[in-house]
Amino acid sequence: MIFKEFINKYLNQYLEVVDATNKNQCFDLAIGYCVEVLELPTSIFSGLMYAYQIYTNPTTLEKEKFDIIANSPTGVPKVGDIVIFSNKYGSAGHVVVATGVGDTKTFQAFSQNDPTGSKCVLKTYNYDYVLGWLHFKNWTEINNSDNTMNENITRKSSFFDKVWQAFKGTGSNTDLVDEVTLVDFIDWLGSNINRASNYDKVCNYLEFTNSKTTSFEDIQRVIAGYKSRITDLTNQLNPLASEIKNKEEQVSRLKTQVTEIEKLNSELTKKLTEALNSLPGMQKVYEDRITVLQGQIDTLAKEKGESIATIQTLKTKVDDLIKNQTSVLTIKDLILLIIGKIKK
Ligand SMILES: [Ca+2]
Repeated sequence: MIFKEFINKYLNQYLEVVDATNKNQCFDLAIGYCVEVLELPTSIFSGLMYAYQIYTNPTTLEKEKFDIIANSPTGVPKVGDIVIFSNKYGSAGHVVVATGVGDTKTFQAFSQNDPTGSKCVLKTYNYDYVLGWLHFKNWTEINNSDNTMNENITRKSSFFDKVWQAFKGTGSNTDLVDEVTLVDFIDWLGSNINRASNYDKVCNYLEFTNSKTTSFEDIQRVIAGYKSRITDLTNQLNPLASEIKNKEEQVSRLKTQVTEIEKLNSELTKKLTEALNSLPGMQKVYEDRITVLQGQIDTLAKEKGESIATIQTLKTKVDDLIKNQTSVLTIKDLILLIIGKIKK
């Protein structure tokens, strides 16, 4: 594969090739690059213990395949060159693969385990502690047409510069970015992506079809419309609320009246029930009284009947006496007798 593909394959990944007791070292990246891009055997740096020894103790095969170029004030590693740092850059030194981006002050390289534990990243270095670099003798034959990688990296770097300067200001130098500021930068980016995402959601919710062309004033207008509508509705609501209050008061009054009527009704029912309950007693009283009166009437009627019979008898006797003129009673005596009977 060409170098560009190698970078794409391992960017932000770990790369482990030799010596599993030391995983994901800068040495692993250098050998992986030699094997996968330069098509060299894994033994290319065989016998070397530390990264700096690639420069200080080159293997036979290494010397056969590479030009070994010393660092110099004017030297800039070309794309695909393997750059070696001394044991002052960490006790083992360091090894990276240059991308060809850079100048006499800094250069960009594909690097693993710097700082310790890091994955494969593109990183900009200065030349402090750089011993020199290996240039693959057959480079032009295998990667002759690969100018696109440089262009690609340059383009990405340019994008990064723009984004970084949006974060730090236009005067800031992206070559000086270190890991600490990069973490801040990633947080800042994350925060902005989050805000942008929320902005998209707001635009979508307010039914703007394109959040990119939606301005703050557009959103302001929509919300102002809603506010105005709320005011209108509130104004309509106030008289209704007042009317409801009046109705409630009316209902309350009616309820009081109903309660009073129910109370009255209840009392009347009670009295009526009492009256009904006492009725049989009253009837008895009247019946008894009627019985007594009837008795008196019967007695009177009987006496009257007897009186009539007596009168009749006396009349007959009077007639007989008148007829026979043998009566010892005077008329006056008879009349007094009759009146006395009737009075009884
Ligand atoms: Ca290893």
